[in-house]
Amino acid sequence: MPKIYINGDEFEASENDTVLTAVQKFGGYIPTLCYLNLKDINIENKPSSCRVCMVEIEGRKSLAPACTTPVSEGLRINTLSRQAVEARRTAIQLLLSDHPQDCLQCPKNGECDLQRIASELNIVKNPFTGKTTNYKQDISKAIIRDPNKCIMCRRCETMCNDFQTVGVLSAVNRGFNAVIKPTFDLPLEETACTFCGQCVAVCPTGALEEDSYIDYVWKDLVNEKKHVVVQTAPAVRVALAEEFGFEPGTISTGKLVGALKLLGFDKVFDTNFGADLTIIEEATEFKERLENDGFLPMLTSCCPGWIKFLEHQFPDLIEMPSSAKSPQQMFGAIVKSFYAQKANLDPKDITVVSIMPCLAKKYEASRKEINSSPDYKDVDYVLTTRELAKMIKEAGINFTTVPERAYDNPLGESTGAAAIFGRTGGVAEAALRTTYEWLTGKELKTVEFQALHGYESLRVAEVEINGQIIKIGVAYGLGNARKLLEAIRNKKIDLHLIEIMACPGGCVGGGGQPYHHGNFEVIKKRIDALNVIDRTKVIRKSHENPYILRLYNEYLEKPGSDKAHKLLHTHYLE
Ligand code: HC1
Ligand code: SF4
Repeated sequence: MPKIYINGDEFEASENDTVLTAVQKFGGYIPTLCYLNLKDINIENKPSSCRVCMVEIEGRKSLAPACTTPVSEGLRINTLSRQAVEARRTAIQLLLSDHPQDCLQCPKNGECDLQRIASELNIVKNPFTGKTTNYKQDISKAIIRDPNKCIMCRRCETMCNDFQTVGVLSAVNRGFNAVIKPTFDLPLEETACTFCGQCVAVCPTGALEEDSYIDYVWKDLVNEKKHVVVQTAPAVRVALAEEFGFEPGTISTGKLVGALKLLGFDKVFDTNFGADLTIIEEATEFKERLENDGFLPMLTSCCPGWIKFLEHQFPDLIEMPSSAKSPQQMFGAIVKSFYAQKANLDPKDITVVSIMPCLAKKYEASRKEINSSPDYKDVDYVLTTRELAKMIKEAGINFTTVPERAYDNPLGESTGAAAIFGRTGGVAEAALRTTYEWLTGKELKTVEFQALHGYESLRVAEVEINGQIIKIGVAYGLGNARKLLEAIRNKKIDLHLIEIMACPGGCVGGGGQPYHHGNFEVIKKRIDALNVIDRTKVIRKSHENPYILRLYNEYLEKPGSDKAHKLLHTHYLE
């Protein structure tokens, strides 16, 4: 254990500490910009390119970047040296000299690390001026890329290449012309990008942002001819409150509904209802595949980033995913059919808005084959958790004091099984709760499958049903999905059911959630909160949701019926 000195005080560091990790461990602070350490998912980005974490080391002629300098016995570190602080200020001033000066109108205003550090370092003047870059924005249905705001930190590249193994983003050119671009400089929409949004989740500036639909939603909310219905994804209720200063993992379901009602939505429904419906259709398909020697393993299909990844990277395995649409899309299809009929409304006069933790959901809603009618979209606009927070703030609603309200019905009731959709392992667990009872005809007394709980990114679990061992694979992160799919393709693993989610920890770590700022503990707390919601629900199995039963009785006839297939199932590969 090396003894080191930080600003004169003695500490015992670990062998594998860098100056940065040691200083952080002992409560010190060094600003960082390009550095990203998500050790729970084995992601580390330290190209040492921003030069913002410079420190002085006694006995060395030049300053050292803290993020890549290892500790050693007797190392004397000065984080407060004037020379180091001036070097940090110069690094930021140089970055600002080629950065658009539109902070007040930037979507990242108030959340930008460059802006924060510039303020911390008291930068009010910039001696560096001159030529600036002038790139075109790349606007897709989910993501806006503004290369002018890129500071070459390469965090996005690390997430896309190392975590997702999609490899769409890479650094090109040198010096002043250096920038991160998609393959062959194509628009993102023409690449294999999955719109997972993990590049957006870690971008320190406004170079990567969601494509916002806030203005369209405001327009319909004030249009008296429009009946505007909103649905909220499972993971939103355990993250939204962070935008208003609450602790990560705060459950704010009642306030979320209350705020949506104050914003003027005609009905506030729940994607969790759609999740229960997805389980009914997915479990029906799984049971059928199990009993009739159908194609196994069956893959869950609710994560659109994952589905796009499969289409691009594993087209030979396209028969594997369940044909059941995601909860978001099932919900939209039911609103524009069953609900429209019940409320005596023309589906064209209904606007369905989704609040999602995810950017790929924006892309999913735009897929042509996902809609149940050629005349309208089942889901009109998708807003992220962050966009909803912006709307709440813009409207002047005090989230802290907003009265808690309940979801509207008939599409607002959900079970504990639906709540856990938002965390890794949850969709598989929800499906098993139903499949077990359908296959055995017996009551499942212990509803939690502990092997499907936890934070790890790749797991295999076994469950016995009717004397048969059902093997389940769970993965989050498309790099882990790739490992699982390659093992299947090479017949190295034999599984019955697979759940894959693109984002860290599942949807709770989605690209549209409040920024976690590289802290995986935030994601863990959201996972734990979803488990709390599940445990406090009276009904914890999707097939016991009374409103789902009514929907089948009154409208869909039975699980897997022709009508259910027309509305609730889809196909892949556009
Ligand atoms: Fe998800 Fe899903 S769980 S995909 O992560 O199946 O986005 O939260 O809404 O559709 O229910 C996301 C979350 C979400 C769908 C559900
Ligand atoms: Fe890569 Fe995902 Fe970003 Fe697309 S959205 S560029 S796949 S990290």
